[in-house]
Amino acid sequence: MNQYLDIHPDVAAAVAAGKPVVALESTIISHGMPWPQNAETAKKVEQIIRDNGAVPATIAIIDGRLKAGLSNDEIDILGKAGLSVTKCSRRDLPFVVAQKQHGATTVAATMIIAAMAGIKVFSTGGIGGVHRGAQQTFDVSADLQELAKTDVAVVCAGAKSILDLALTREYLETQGVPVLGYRTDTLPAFYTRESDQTVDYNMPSASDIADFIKAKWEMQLHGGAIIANPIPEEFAMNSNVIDTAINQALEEMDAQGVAGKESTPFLLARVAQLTGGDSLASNIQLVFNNARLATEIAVALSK
Ligand code: PSU
Ligand code: MN
Repeated sequence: MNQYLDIHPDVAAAVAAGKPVVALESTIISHGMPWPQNAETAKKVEQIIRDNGAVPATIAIIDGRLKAGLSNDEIDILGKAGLSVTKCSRRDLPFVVAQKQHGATTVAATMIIAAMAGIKVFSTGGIGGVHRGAQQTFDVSADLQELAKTDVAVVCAGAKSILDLALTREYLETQGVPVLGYRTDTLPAFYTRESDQTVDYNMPSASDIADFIKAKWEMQLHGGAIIANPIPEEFAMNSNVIDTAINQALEEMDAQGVAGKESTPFLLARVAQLTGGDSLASNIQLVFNNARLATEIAVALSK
C-alpha cells in the first residue's frame, strides 16, 4: 500500500473483492465547471455509477493526501475553491503532496492514482491532447504520455476541437494508445458526435471493449486505452456555434499570451462563457453518459 494514498473503504473493499470500480477526475470539478454545478454534477455522476452496479472513486489530493474516493464534503471543498485549487498533472503531484495542499487531478494524475489503488476504468468528459500550433509551442498534454504507460482505460467524449485532433491521433498512434469508438467510426469532438478524424476500432458493446482491454493487459501491453463515447444526439451542439466560440477563444489566448498549464482551463472557461448555458448543459449530460458506459465496462471486466 502506498504510504501517500488513502483509499475510501468502499473502494478498497470493491477492489479487494474484484468488484467493479470507476475512477473519476477532479480537474473537471475545480477547473472544468462553475460552482455549484460542478459539485452537483460530481455527486450525481457518483450516484449514476452506484445505480448501475459499480463503486465510484473520485480522485483528488486533500491536504497532501492522495485520495481514491472522496466524501461529499471533500467534493464541495474542490467545487467551491474552483480555479484556486492547484491543477495537478504528473509533474505537480510531489509538490502538492509535500506541501500538504489540495490538488485537482487531470486525466494523467487521475490515471496514476487510480492505478496505485488498483482501479482499471476511469470516466471523464474530455482528455487533453496536442494543441493547435504545437509545431511551434510543443504544447502536448501529459495525458497522452500517461495513456502510453499507465494501465487504466479512459472513457471520454473524445477531445475538444480546442486541440488539433489530427495531431492528437498521430501522437496516440506513435505511442501505441488504442482509440476505441463506442458505436462510432469517427472520433467524437466532445460537444459534437463527429469530427474529421476516425477511431481505430468501432466497438459494438461494453463487453467487446472489456475483452479488448483484458487481451491488451494480459499480453503485458502496458498503457491505457481511450474509449470515445459520442455525446447523446439530443444534447449535441451545433458545430458552427462551437467552432466560432473555439476560434475566438484561441485568438484571445494568443493575444493575452496565455500558455503552459493555463491554456486548457482558459480555453474551456472562455468557450463555456461564449456559448452560454448550452455548453454547460451538454457537458454535464456527456459526463453522465460516459459514467454509464464506464460502469458497464467495469462490470464486464469484473466477470
Ligand atoms: N478537456 C476538457 N475538459 C477538461 C479537461 C480537458 O474538455 O476538464 C481537463 C482534464 O482534467 C485534462 C486536463 O486532463 O484538462 C488537460 O490539461 P492539460 O492540457 O494542461 O494537460
Ligand atoms: Mn499543455
